Amino acid sequence: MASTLLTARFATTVTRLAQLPDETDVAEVAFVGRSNAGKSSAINALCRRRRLAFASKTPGRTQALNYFALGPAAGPPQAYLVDTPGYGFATAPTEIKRAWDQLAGHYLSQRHALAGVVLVLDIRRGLTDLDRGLLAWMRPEVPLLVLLTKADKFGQAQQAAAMRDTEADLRALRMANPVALLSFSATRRIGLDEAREFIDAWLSTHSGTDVPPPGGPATGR
Ligand SMILES: Nc1nc2c(ncn2[C@@H]2O[C@H](COP(=O)(O)OP(=O)(O)OP(=O)(O)O)[C@@H](O)[C@H]2O)c(=O)[nH]1
Ligand SMILES: [Mg+2]
Repeated sequence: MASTLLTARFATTVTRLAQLPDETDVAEVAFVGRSNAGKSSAINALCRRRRLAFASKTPGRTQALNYFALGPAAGPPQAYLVDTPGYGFATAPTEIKRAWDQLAGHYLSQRHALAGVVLVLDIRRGLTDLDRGLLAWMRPEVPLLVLLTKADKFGQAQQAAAMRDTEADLRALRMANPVALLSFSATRRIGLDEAREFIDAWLSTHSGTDVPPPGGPATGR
């Protein structure tokens, strides 16, 4: 069956928490990672679209969550992909960094619709302290897929070494979340089918049952 990712189209841009779509049982998959890691390029490659998510020439400019709808174009969205602002750009003023924490951190830790998180890492850089900080926002039941992207920059042996190092770094975090790791390249189309399979599986098994009833008090976490 064709991946639901191939139906992606732009839905909306969210710059403030108040603008987040109401929590429904429509599942969301968020792409997170350092500025310039390759998040938008990964989304474009996975959706087989050239300029769906804008790959940026100016790192750190986009301080917004960009929503892309999935599912038959005629009907209501069946799910969303969410491109998030990159973190870690050196030149960002403190207020921008704080705004990022507020928006993306709150989104990651609070959003019940999250069916999974894709962490995009530049394979040449691996897991950094900023990524560790990001992962700390995640609720333990949300599955994580780590893409070591720009694998085209490395030969096979270097790719394998980076995979081993990152796997060890992830294991050291002792996260309760299900974690998967893939070697990936948007430009050379490495790991695309495998990544689509993970995301499709998340979307097909996600249930919105932990969504608090509208107007009612939130229970549990
Ligand atoms: N060689 C190679 N370059 C890539 C790959 N993916 C992305 N790039 C390049 O890396 C740069 C950043 O890519 P983006 O997709 O804009 O990165 P981003 O994470 O969305 O960046 P921000 O939105 O600024 O956080 C661009 O110049 C891309 O062309 C890849 O798989 N291989
Ligand atoms: Mg981007």
